Amino acid sequence: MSDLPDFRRLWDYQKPDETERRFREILPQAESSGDRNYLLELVTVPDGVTGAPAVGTVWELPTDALFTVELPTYQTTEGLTGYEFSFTVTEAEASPGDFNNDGDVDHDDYQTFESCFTGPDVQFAPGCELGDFDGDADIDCDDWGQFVLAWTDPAGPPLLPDCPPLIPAVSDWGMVMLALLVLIAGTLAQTGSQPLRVRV
Ligand SMILES: [Ca+2]
Ligand SMILES: [Ca+2]
Ligand SMILES: [Ca+2]
Repeated sequence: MSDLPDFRRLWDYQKPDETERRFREILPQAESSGDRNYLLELVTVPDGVTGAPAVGTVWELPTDALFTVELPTYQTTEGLTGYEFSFTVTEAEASPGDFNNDGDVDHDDYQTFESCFTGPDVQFAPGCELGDFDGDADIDCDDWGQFVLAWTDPAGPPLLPDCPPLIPAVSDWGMVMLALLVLIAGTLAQTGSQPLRVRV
């Protein structure tokens, strides 16, 4: 059974007629082999369909890809109706920060961002386009700020050594409370450093 050829390798999508001829050549061998699974896969491409991959063919596709299967009809020279198999894959448009186009912005993307980092006003290398958030042809700390905002991993992004740590956004009420705390701290510090003098 192991002597049977891998007929999936015999597919030539540009030459369906030649592919069919190759399949027919190995058909007697498949029939006499006793390998029913092999035989079934070999012969179950429907009549009249040309260019179709063998049953059991597996494609590795990106999870966010759009794909289209087309079966346009055509008339054969014998006047029969046939179908030509056509399969196209369109990858989803990549979004800024998602260098590996897998729908998230995480540590894999961080590594690329770090290697693409140029600093201000230095042209980034080819392939680093998704790191230039502000579109000024460099990848610097301005872009890093946007990259952090685009981050999707719940654990949060690591620091980027070239850029100062980003201060988290504080709400208006948070700012008021912060101002009050600074005032109180300042008052206490003043009181503590300049003890009151009392004359009697
Ligand atoms: Ca990603
Ligand atoms: Ca810049
Ligand atoms: Ca930039």
